[in-house]
Amino acid sequence: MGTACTVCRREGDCAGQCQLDSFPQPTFFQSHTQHRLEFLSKVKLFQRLPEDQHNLLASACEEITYEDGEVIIRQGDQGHEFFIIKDGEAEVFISQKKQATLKVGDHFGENALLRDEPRTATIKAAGRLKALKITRAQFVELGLREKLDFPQRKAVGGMVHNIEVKEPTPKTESDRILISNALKANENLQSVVDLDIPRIKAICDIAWREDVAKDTKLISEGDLNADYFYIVQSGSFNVFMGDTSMAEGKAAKPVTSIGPGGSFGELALLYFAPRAATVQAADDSKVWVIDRGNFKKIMAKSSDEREAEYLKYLEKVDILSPLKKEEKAALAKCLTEFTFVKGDIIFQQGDTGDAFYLLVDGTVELLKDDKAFQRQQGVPDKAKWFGERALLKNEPRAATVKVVSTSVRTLMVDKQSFDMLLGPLEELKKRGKSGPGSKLQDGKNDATELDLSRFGKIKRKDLKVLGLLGCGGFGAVELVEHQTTNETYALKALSKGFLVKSGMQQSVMSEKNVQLMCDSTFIVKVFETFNSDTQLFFLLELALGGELYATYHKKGLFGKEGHAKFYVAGVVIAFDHLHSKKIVFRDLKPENLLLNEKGHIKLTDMGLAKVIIGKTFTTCGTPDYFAPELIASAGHTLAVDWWTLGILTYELMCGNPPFESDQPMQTYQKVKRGIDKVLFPPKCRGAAEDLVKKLCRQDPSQRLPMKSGGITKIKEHSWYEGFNWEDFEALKMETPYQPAVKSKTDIANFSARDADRPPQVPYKDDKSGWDKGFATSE
Ligand code: ISQ
Repeated sequence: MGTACTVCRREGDCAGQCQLDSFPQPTFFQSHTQHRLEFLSKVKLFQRLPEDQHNLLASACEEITYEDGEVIIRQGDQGHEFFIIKDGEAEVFISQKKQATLKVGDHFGENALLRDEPRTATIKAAGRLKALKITRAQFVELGLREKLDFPQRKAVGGMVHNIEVKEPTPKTESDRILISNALKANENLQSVVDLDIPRIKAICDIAWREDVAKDTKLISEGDLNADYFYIVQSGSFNVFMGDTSMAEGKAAKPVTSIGPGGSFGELALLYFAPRAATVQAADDSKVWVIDRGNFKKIMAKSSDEREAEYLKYLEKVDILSPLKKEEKAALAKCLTEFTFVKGDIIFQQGDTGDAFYLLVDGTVELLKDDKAFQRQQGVPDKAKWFGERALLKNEPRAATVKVVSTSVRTLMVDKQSFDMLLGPLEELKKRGKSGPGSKLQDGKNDATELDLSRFGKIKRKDLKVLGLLGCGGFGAVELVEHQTTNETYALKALSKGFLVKSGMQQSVMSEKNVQLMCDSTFIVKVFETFNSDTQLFFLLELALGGELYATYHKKGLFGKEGHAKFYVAGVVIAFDHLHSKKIVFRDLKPENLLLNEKGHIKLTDMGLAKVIIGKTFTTCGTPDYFAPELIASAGHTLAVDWWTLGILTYELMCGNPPFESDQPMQTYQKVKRGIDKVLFPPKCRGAAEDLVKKLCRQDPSQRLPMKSGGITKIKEHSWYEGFNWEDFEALKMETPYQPAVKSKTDIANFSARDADRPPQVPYKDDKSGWDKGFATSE
């Protein structure tokens, strides 16, 4: 049975005549529209339209009747229309195989209103069917696409809090078998991290047992206390998702049940994020518990073992003899692995020497004026080295080093990292092995000295708030005017209560340091930082053209190659600047790119950025943009940023990131399978596909700019053929999209509402002084 219009009672038949202007009776007209509105309000995409646009949407929908067997959309065709079933049923076929039946209220083709995308299924009417249809052209023409709100994808993992860890419970052999079998059977976990036998054994060692009484909710959907993974020893658990009936006291339907040997909560092992489901004990049960902190230590352990091996190699390098034992150990931690293939030039005679290499595996040839004069072979227990003078001075290389074996594995440290970590080698030489301390002991190795002389000029009391630019859980970003100069800025406020509650004190101090270190045309500049009783503030450069994410959706820019090249180029220069200071950004996505009034791109939000020498271990970022090594939790380097650049390029060209899935674990499984398994649509083939694949290499050291030449490798890539990088960097290139900005106070390109402001989190100063040194001005 179909659904009748609530007023005329005809089964949908009224709608064909109800073009709004031609319907005289106001009550009929209103209720009929109401009927359509009810239908349309169920559609996720339309829930993002402001309420005052819903009538317009309802009126634009056309009613179409399909006869039995008629094809509504065909798999593989480009989609331009959205449908919602008003009466009757439809069948879904993928590659001629029936997959599902759609009923009244079901809808399909949402994405077609936003972008070109081939239909993923064929949908046919099963009997007579009536549907409401709207085309992308109408949707755009009526200005509805422009009015859509595009919620930002949230970053995860930036928060730190104390996790309660219990003493491991003594285990019998059968307990150990149950735990290790459960770990092996957890497909999510197995497919994203490398759980080898030593790691499984280590996890068994740290697990503790807990009794769970029947009806206890071990985890609750949305819960922020999400730090443990559970293995069921006995009893059973029901899993509920998105079900409100439990809260309403009705009997809820579990989506699944988990019995002995089963496990749940694995996402919590990777990073801190709210729980996605509720899990309740169906019987009195026993579980084994594993916490994230210990799990991460176990995953990093192979790194510890590798570092011990690296240390042995370093012991043999004469030039490093002035280093104390702990300095060599610290140096071993920041060595990065690089693999080269036959014919690769590791460095060229005459190049400025800026890195030292250990040759762990393979053979290289040394050439002077193109004539080979020596060969060196490294084997894992007898590593050789070359380029060591680069640690003393940035002198031109005296010889070329060329790979002559099938592949060569090296460990590398560059002079800048060495100096940041231990101080200049010349000074260590003068000091000698037994001399007093070093940079390492001062603990100042990650805080670059900042020149603060340009700060302190703008006072917070002289700023007048003119409007709201954005909101997040942390606080708001407001447009402010400096009363004495009339200059306008963005003032980002962070609630101290929120920061403390989420354990982000250290990360906000690091965000401040990183912001103050940056000085690039392609990064939002910081002008001052302020500290009040309850909030911290960043006074930032204003970019009134809007967020790239919203702009791409509203203006339909996905797939436009000229636009993508321009914005990706801005990120290349921004990353080059950050990496030259050893800052890893870790949260690239179109949401963190802003346009200024002319349409130039600016990278923003240093919330996850960090100075790193060598490797770092915290899994954080936005799941769609996670690099494989970040998921594997075995340490990551600056190379994660180049992976994210590949993802951004794909997203700007295709409209969605390449590994997008409904659940983060599915995304991580796809990431682990790699970019070569991703289907590139026609608009992202050729040079664009090649660049994305060269940025998204599984081996971080193989990503294009990680190789000798750095970002020149991107600049010279065929996708950028004819692109004038000099003009681009000097802002002389015409911007591909000119945002409408009427004045330096025009915030029309931002759609934040006061209702989105987060509630204040109370703050009481604990006198620990965590925020000391935050402010550059008062
Ligand atoms: C600069 N201009 C506009 C909006 C902003 C939001 C966040 C950070 C900086 C900004």
